[in-house]
Amino acid sequence: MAFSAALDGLPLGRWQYFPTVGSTNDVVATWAADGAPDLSLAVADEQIAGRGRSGRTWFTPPGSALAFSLLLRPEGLPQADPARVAGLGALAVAEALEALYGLQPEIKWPNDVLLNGRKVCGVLAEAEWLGGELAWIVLGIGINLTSGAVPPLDLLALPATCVASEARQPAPAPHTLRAILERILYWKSQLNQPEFIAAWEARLAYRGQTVRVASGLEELHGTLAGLAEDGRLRLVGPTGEQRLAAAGEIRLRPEVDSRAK
Ligand code: BT5
Repeated sequence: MAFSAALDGLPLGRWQYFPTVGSTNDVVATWAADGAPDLSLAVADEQIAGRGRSGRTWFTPPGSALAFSLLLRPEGLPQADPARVAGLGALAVAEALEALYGLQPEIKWPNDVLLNGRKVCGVLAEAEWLGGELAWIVLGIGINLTSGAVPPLDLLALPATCVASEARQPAPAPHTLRAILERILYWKSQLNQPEFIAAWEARLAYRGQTVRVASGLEELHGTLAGLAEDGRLRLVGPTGEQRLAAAGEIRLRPEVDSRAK
């Protein structure tokens, strides 16, 4: 099977390919509770209960997308922070799509990857806490490879696209998966380093633009300046004051787009 060859030599724990599954994040969380090793991986062609943040739906129709989840145990992370791990996923996808397909992906902080301003990938990092300690993080990534994966616009908050349309070439799932995993493995040990924050920051969408960031009832407005040292989003307000937004349940929008996610 093509995935076995593509994953050859990577230091994965348990791994399994599913033609159809509910959600790969749920599969890996179940494995984690059963003691699966660090870097266990579930890959699916189709998800029938794919999830975004806050219970939103992530569409993964068959034969057109890549959906996978990777188990990250805190022992293997220098900084066990789910927000940073979401950034790790987005950065790895952005770098892989650039290297493989010559694209210029941008990261819509904290967890989306955009191509030409359209969403091509969503990242969902879910943490499990046991007795106040982080037990594990499941890093879930969904990418639209061909146009069949792109949901109709009326179901979306942001326009979406797929790798093959943007790259004007085929985007094979196994090949794409391997490149992303290699970048995750590269950056994973540097999550607490300024180089990681700088690489994440360099790819931010809407830099220099006026944006609003909504979190619960709170809304921040300002020019998107970059990231703080700890990975929070840095906005500069009208009188030059700095405002920091922490990832969590958050919506980031350029001011021109007033639709809610
Ligand atoms: C995300 O949430 O973008 C995170 C998506 C994570 C999916 C992966 S796939 C593997 C693993 N298993 C899972 O069950 N999940 C993870 P959020 O930022 O909340 O965005 C969700 C929104 O994206 C939806 O409300 C739609 O508007 C939009 N959306 C859904 N499917 C999409 C698609 N295929 N392409 C582009 N946009 C989509």
